[in-house]
Amino acid sequence: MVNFLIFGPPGSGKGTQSVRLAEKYNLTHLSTGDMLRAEISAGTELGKKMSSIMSKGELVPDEVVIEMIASKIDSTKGCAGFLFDGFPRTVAQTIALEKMLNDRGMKIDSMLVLDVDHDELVKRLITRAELSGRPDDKDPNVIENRIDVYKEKTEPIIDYCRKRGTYQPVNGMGSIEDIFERLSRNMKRYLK
Ligand code: B4P
Repeated sequence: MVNFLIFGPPGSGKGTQSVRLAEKYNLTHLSTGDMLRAEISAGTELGKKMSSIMSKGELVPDEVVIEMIASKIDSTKGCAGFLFDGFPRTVAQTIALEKMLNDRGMKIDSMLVLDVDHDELVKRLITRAELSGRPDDKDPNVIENRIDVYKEKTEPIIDYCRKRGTYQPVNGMGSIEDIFERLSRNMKRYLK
C-alpha cells in the first residue's frame, strides 16, 4: 500500500484534487471534513457538537478525527493505498496517524503540499460559498480565522514531515487540470 497526505490551507484544492486522484490511482480518499459534514447532515449528537466549532473556523478535537480515521482504515479493503485529505491538521494527529499506520505495517509515503497565495484562497472560498452555502465559507472573518488556524496549528506538520523526508511542495496556483497533472507526476513516482 502507498499512502499520501494531501495538504494545504483552506481552499488550496485538497478536496477538489483528492476526488480525481483517488479515482485515477485506486486510492481510498479519506476526508475528515467530509466525514464531519456527513455527521452534521445526519443530525447525530457528534455532528451537533462539531457544527458550532466548524462554523467558527476552529479545529474539532484531535480525538474525534483520530477515531474516525482509525475506524475507516480498519473497514477498508482492496485499495492501492490511502489518500488522506485534511487529516492530519495538528502535530498530535500526525503522530497518531504514523502510529496507526505503523501498527498495521504501513507508513506515510509522501506529503503533497499545495502552495496557494492568500488572496486566491479567499477568492476560491467566497466563490464556493455562493455555490455550496457552506457556513464556514460565508463569512470573510471565519475564512481569515481558518487561514490563521492553519498557520498556527497545521503548518508545523510541514517541518515534522520534512525531517522524515516525505515533504513534497506542489504549486497549487493555476487551473484544476494543471494542478492535477503536477500532483499526478509526483504521485506516479510512488505507484507502479
Ligand atoms: P475541509 O473539508 O478539509 O475543507 P477546506 O480545507 O476548507 O477545503 P479544501 O482545501 O479541501 O478546498 P477545496 O478543494 O474544496 O475542512 C473543513 C473544516 O472541518 C475545518 O475548518 C475544521 O473545522 C474541520 N476539520 C476537518 N478536518 C479536521 C481535522 N483533521 N482536525 C480538526 N478539524 C478538522 O477547494 C475550495 C474551493 O476552491 C472549491 O470551491 C473548488 O472548486 C475551488 N478550487 C479548487 N481548486 C481550484 C483552482 N485550481 N482554481 C479555481 N478554483 C479552485
